[in-house]
Amino acid sequence: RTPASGPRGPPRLPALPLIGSLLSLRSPHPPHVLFKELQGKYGQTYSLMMGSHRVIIVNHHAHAKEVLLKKGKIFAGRPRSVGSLSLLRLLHCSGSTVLLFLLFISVMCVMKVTTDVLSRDGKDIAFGDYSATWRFHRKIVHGALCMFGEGSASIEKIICAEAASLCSILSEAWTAGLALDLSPELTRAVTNVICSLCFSSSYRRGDAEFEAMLHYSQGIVDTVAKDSLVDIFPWLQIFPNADLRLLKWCVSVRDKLLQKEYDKHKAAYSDHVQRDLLDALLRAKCSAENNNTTGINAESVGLTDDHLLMTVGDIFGAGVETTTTVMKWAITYLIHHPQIQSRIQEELDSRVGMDRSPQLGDRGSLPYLEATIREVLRIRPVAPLFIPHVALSDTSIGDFAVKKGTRVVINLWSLHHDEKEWENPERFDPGRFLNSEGTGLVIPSSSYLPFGAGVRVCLGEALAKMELFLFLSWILQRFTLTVPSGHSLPSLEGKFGVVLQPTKYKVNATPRPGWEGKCKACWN
Ligand code: HEM
Ligand code: PLO
Repeated sequence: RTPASGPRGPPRLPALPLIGSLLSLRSPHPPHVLFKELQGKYGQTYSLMMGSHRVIIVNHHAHAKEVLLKKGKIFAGRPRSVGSLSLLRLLHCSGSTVLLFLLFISVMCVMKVTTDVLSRDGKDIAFGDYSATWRFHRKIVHGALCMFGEGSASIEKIICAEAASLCSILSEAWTAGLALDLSPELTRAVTNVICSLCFSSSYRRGDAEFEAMLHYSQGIVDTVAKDSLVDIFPWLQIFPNADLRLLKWCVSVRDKLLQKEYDKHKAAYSDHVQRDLLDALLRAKCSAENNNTTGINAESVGLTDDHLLMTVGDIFGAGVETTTTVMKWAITYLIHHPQIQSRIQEELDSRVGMDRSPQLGDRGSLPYLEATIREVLRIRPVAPLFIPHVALSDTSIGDFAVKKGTRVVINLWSLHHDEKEWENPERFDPGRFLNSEGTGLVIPSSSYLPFGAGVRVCLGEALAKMELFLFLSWILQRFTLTVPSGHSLPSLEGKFGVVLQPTKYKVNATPRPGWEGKCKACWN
């Protein structure tokens, strides 16, 4: 403590006016790895300047839990576009002329952080402010997902149907002697699950709309909310900017697709039938509109067309990119570790056998597979920096003072690779998540938060876990996965974007003994 100024903020990286700490952030490594390394010099929690924004980087689980759980509501904000108030303050300080003032005001009208471009200024859940609207939308989504939830058979049926179709594609490729890039096949399987939940629809192989979706979604992953300079210096938008142009184009393609589903649902809407998430959102909107005598209307509770579209866009986007990415990492690691693949297969053979397909009820009797999924989520976290949180009032993290408006980045990579918590953290070892007898599951460290925690915890955790379990168990019951002979093993490094994705490679899926000759119907 310094008696004159009260509690101090965390250690700071050097910063210059306008460019902030950019010079200290030059590195060949992706940001999560650099932020982990910087702990050596600045400690576990430190701060830096991204342009004019102060950002605190949290690398230890104790501080991460303070932010997410103990002070979850205080840190529940998300970054927004620079407000005109802060601009006016800037103008005031620099004593600018009226001309400069007008120029800035006109630029302000179009400046947005990339997540605002994606979410129509935060009219969604993930990038939206902590508000009554945000809470209401989370509740509707939660309710709609529960409608298909673990208790009911339908979500399981939907996932199993996709798993069966995925397995027959792998079998056809093997019969034709082809190695496959699994990425589009896995994406289609996962997309069809979320399409059923959101829109009651699905895509066939080669569907043009699906191909367009693959393309725009990759464009968004590559450009939104990563280390985009536009997020650090919003004024850069007045100059030609290829990333921002790509993002806006991809968002417009996505919006057309969402709008089409929305119009179809509106036309078919009935109070008595709720087929999917979009129907659930429409029902909430209709009941708010019918209730407007009480002063509640669609606008005031955040149920405008824009809000509904952005919420369903979030669930669709998150539903596709996250689970597909984990599936790809799981397969990448299983190819690197054939002995782990065989151990999962032995477990499947002894607990499920060959006469039926795995089902959710088998989860309790397949601990090694579950431990493998946990280890994949640890070693390659989908969102290694989460989505930034924002302090909604003056507060603290540990002994450090934190000012209202400060952005807080939780570095999940540091938590999941902390040498004090995980022995040899870069080693892929599902055994960490098993008890000493190897029969039961454990969480061996508090430094494990693959789905976040607290008020902003992931909404799709239960769904994602069901999908990962069923897709992996179906595939590994029937096939052994390898790289074609002569090909090198796939890279474990990953490509950093809003999610951390493995790079693409081809896979041989060879039917396991006893599965080669099975008739197609038996694959289901
Ligand atoms: C948020 C992880 C799958 C919907 C998050 C966050 C993480 C995460 C780390 C950020 C928490 C934070 O900012 O504090 C994952 C992982 C998944 C997965 C590892 C797959 C294995 C899904 C699925 C859905 C989904 C399938 C949709 C059905 C969301 C939403 C948010 C979110 C809407 C934003 C929550 C909010 O800001 O209030 N997820 N997720 N996620 N996730 Fe997931
Ligand atoms: C993925 C690309 C889609 O086209 C749009 C989209 C929407 C929601 C985002 C998701 C993307 C990436 C993963 C995110 C999700 C909301 C929550 C989730 C950021 C950008 C995570 C893991 O935090």
